[in-house]
Amino acid sequence: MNLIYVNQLLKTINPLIQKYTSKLATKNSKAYLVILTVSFLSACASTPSHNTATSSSAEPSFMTESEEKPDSLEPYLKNLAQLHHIPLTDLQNAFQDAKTIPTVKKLVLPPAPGFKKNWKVYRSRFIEPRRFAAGQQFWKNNRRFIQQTADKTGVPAEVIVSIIGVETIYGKNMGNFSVRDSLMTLGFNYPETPNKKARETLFKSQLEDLVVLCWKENPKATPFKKCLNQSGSYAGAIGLPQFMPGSILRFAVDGDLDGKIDLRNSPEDAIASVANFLKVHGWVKGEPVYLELKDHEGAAESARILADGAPVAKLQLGDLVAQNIVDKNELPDNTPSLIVDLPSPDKNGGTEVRYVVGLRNFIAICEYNRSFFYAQSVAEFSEVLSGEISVTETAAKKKKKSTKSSSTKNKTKKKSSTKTSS
Ligand SMILES: [Ca+2]
Repeated sequence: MNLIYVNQLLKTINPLIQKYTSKLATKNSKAYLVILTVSFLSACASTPSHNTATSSSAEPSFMTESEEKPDSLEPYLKNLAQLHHIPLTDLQNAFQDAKTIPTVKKLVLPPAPGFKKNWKVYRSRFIEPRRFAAGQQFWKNNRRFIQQTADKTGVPAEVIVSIIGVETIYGKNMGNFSVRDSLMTLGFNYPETPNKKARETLFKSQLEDLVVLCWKENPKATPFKKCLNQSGSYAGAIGLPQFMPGSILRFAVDGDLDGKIDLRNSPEDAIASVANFLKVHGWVKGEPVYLELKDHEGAAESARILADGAPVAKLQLGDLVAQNIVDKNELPDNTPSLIVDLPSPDKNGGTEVRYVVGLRNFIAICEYNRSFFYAQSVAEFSEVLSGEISVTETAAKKKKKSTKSSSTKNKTKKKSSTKTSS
C-alpha cells in the first residue's frame, strides 16, 4: 500500500516464501535459506510496496528462533502510552513476551548483487491455474457484494478479485508471523543496510498504528494483546488484502456492516477495503489500467527512450499517439500516462522488454504496491479472471489476436539498465 520500497519488495516475494516455508518445515535451515534465496532472486521486482504473507500451515521450526526485546522498546512504549492515552501497564503487559525474529531480519535483506528482475518469471508466479481457479470460486461466492462494490466505487470487479488473489490467493497465504513481533523486529532491529534508519522509522510507525488500531477495537488487556499478536506477513501485513496497520486505520472499510473491520475473516470487508483504497488513490471509473503499444518495432524503441522507471504519469496520451506509440482512442489527449517497462533478461545476456502505456489506474495500483511488475500482474490477472485471455495465454498474444496484425514482435534489446522500473 502506501508504503515503502522494502515493504513492497517483501510483498513481492512473499507468496514464494509462503510456498517454500510450508514445504520446508521439516527440512534444515540451510536448505531453507538456499531455496529462499533462489525464490527471492527469481521473483522479486526491483521497486515493489507494502507487505507480505507466509504460509498459514504449521509453523516451521526456524520461526521459533527468537531474540530478546530491544532495550529501546521501553521508552517507545512510554511515549505511545502518553500519546494515545493507553495505560502503560497494559502496553507493557502486551509486549511482555514480544520477541525479535531473526528470520524476519533475513527476509528483508536486499537481493544478491547481479540479480536481475524478470517479468516473465514474475508473471508466471501470479498468473497460473491454481490462483485462477481460486479466483473464480471467490468471485462466485461473493458475486453480489463484489458487483455492488464495483458499482459504488467504479473499481471493476475483476480488479478487486485480482488484487486479493495476487496478495494471498484468497486467504490461503495470509502469513503466520506475529504482526507485533515482525514490526518490532523491523522497527528496532532492522538489518545493517544503508536504509536501516528510514526503515526502522517506518516500521516503528506501523507498530504504533497497530497499537492504536488494536486499542481502539479492544481496550482491554487480553483482547488487546491478542490483536497485537495476530498473524500476518513478515512485514506486518494483515488479512486477505494484506493491508499494513496504517492502511487499515486509514483506508479499510466495514463492508459487511457488523461494526468491525476484519480483513482476515470477512471477504466483504476485504473487498470493500481494496476498492476503497484504489478509489481514494485516484481510480478513474471507466479508464483502462494500461494500453498496449502499437505493433511495430519503432513504437517499442520510442517507448524505451521515454521509460524512466518511475511510477509517475508525467506524459500525456496525445503525445504518445502523435509519436506513433499507441493507437488513437477515445481517451482525451491530456490523459496522464507513463511508459511501463517490463524486462525479462535471458540466458544469453540479452533482455526482452515488454512495454505498455500505464494510465491513472495503473498508478493507483502502484500505490497499493509500488512495483510495475505488481501492477501489471494485477492488470493481466484481472483480464484472465474476466475471460479476456486464458490463464495460459500472455497478454501479447491477446494483442495479436485482437489486432490481427503482422507477426512483428514488440521487443527490443534493452541497451542499458540504469532504470529502476517495477
Ligand atoms: Ca465488518
